[in-house]
Amino acid sequence: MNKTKQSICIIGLGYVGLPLAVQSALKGYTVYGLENDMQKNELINAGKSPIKEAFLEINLPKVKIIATNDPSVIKKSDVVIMCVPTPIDEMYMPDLELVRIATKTITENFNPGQLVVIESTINPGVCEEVIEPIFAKAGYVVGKDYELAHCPERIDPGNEKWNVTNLPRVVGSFTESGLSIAQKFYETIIDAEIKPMKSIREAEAVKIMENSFRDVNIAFVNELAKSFDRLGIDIVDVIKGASSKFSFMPHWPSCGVGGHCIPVDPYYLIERAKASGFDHEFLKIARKINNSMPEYTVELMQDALNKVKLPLNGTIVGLLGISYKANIADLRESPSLQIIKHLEKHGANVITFDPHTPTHSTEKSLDEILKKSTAIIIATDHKEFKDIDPVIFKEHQIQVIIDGKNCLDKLEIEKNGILYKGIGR
Ligand code: SAJ
Repeated sequence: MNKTKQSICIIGLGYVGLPLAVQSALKGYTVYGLENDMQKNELINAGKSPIKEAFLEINLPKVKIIATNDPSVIKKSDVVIMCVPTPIDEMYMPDLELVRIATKTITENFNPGQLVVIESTINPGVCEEVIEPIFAKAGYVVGKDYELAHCPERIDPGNEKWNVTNLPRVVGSFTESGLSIAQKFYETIIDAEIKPMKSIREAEAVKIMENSFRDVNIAFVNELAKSFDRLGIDIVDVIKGASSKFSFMPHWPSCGVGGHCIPVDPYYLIERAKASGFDHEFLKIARKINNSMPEYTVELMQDALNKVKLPLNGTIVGLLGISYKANIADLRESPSLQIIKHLEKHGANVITFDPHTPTHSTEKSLDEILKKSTAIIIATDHKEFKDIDPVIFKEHQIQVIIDGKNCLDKLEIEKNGILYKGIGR
């Protein structure tokens, strides 16, 4: 990394941009954060993290990040990194609008010789077909006036072992010089391998591949779970058995696949490949299976209530967990939101509690939701729920438990006279 390149502007201070900004500042860079949410900027400028995450809460107070909504900070920066959301819309179509806006903003505040990096997850082709043309239209030539690289973000919210400081990365660029500068830059920030890719397209394909790989493997066990429910086989036991084989990679069935990565990224490849005449049948089937799990969970609840002669319609169902995964506060694409919709469609009276997202909970405590509920669904395997003594459920006269994360002790719950049904067990 050229020693004169000392200032960085990170566009988007969310789950990806903020940890990167903190880590860059810890490594001695001058860091500007370009963020539209002024509330978030005020917190960050006061050294407070808007995101509940250990790495941020510990390190943000130690560094100086200039968080602002003034795009002129781009001009002051030697490196500009786009960490903006790349969501899908309600028709599962990729939405690159924020990438286009960020790119245009960079061209309007251009600093010749800049290294421009996009970390947001994008499909192969976006750098060449969307981003570079915006620079070209503004009269800037890649490899001459600026360098453009893609270093896909790797963040696992709530993971204490792997975080922005030590997760290996891949990087791709349009030019050899761009690749070398980007690789050297990331090597000054991240204490892990920064793997150069053959071209920017391969770099764009890596994140999509790794997350589609996870999605199809989860879909595999979700389909098996549905089959084993009919066959009376405990899938968790089978997965543990199969895991005794060296090449088996365990994945776990659940009430659904949420988050900003896994249920979203495959659609970026599906749609771009379709535009080139290829139909990703396998990826689409996996998405269909995983998207069916919230409704399947509600069907299990309906069947279980029938067994205790209760209709779903009118029954108070307590939903434990709204976050998309354990021990974090993040609702993006959370299966819980779909489960609520399906329960209400069947006339159930739904109440919710999540200790990590109190603002989205109808009930203030675990005790309160258990007191009011006839039946419950565990939708997120938060530690608070896994530690519940089954006797507590009995004391609150819970009649049915659907364990959407297979995280409770089935036998102990059944011993307390409660009808238990997991996903595939
Ligand atoms: N899930 C299952 N079964 C599984 C694993 C996950 O149903 O076996 C569900 C989770 O409950 C959640 C969703 O899938 O709703 C996504 O879970 P996740 O563990 O994949 O967590 P994410 O979405 O935060 O993904 C992150 C990403 N990590 C990085 O970018 C470094 C993703 O690329 C990783 O593959 C993933 O963590 C991981 O492997 O932990």
